[in-house]
Amino acid sequence: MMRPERELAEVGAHFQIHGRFLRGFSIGTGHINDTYAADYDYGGQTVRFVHQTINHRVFPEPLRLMENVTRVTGHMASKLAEADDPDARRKALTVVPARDGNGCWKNGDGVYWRTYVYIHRATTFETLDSEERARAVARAFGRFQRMLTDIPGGRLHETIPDFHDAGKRCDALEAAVAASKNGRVSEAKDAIDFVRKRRDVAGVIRKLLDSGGIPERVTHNDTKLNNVLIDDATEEGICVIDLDTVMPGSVLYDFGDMIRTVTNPALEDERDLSKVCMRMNMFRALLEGYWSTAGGFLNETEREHLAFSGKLLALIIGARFLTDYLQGDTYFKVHRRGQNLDRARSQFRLVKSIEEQEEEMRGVVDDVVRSCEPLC
Ligand code: ADP
Ligand code: GN1
Ligand code: MG
Repeated sequence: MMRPERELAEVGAHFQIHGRFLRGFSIGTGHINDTYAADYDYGGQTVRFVHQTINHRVFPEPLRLMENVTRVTGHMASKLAEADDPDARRKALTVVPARDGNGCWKNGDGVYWRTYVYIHRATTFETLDSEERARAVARAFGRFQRMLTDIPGGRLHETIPDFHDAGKRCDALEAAVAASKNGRVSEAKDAIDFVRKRRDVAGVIRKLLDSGGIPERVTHNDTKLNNVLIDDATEEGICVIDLDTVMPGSVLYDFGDMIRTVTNPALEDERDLSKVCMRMNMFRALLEGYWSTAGGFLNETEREHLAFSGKLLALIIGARFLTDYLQGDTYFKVHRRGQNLDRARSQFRLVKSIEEQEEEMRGVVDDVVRSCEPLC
């Protein structure tokens, strides 16, 4: 949503920003929040910040959410400072507190806003062709998880409970089918059947978490490609962003979402399904990158499910798009009618492509694990 500049200026005035508002404009292509960049004059020097809404419908407790974000970014900042990293201010998001000291500010219409320091000279991508960038993205998310293995202060809040619980996502889909009165069920029959045939896949990671086969860790839970900023000069994954869903989870959800968004050359809502596939070279690159920064702490069961995770995440996200379609597009932003159904169908084509190559993907995991030494 585009907001008038005066509204952004008013937002800025409620945060600990001490410059004069110059201009603001919309950035970002996320499905949930509205994101803006705004420039401020600090005595002749222009400083840029990010003002972002927190979607209150999706995140019922913005203050608790910001407690998580503040803890996570604070922990990362102290680790980077300990290591004397000269680029520390670009390697972790910096929260700019509201004037009252809170992590966010609520305006008169009930809209929650937060502010971050803007990270310059870095770009987010919707799709990738470069193996080197795929490695960089996976290294960045692996590093992010590793830095959070020792975050103090107890369990983080669950900002959206059961976020990646595929069984519950399937149940929600069935409930949406049963409740749908808008004629969309018959249109989406192929997609609904696709999920129904894969119910057995849904419980795998949940069961492993429940049995202790894989540990609960602090994970990002929304590791899609455009949630990592890539440094324009070095092409390294400089900063992991979009921390709303950082909470207890499984690393497999994170690796799965990397597979979903990096190995597929097509956009998430691609209608020409012949363009959708899982590219093995990009999968290998992802694994090499991820293994180098996360291999040192993963357990054997996590390792054994790395290839599987992409299929699960594409299925979960596809089922969520489909559910939203049936419910009349109330969760994910849409820019045209049928977009959520297109998104679901393209995710399911990706699931199929992964199913066809899963055996080979497992071989690639074994190969990379055997031949690459984790950095630590
Ligand atoms: P959403 O939840 O809508 O996906 P994000 O937090 O991912 O929102 O932000 C949307 C986009 O805004 C990102 O893809 C990125 O391009 C840009 N962005 C967000 N935060 C920053 C930042 N601190 N510095 C630079 N760009 C940013
Ligand atoms: C949403 O906010 P954004 O666009 O990064 C969604 C993710 C989905 C993703 C699909 C809080 O992420 O779970 O995987 O869209 N975020 C939330 O593109 O639901
Ligand atoms: Mg995002």
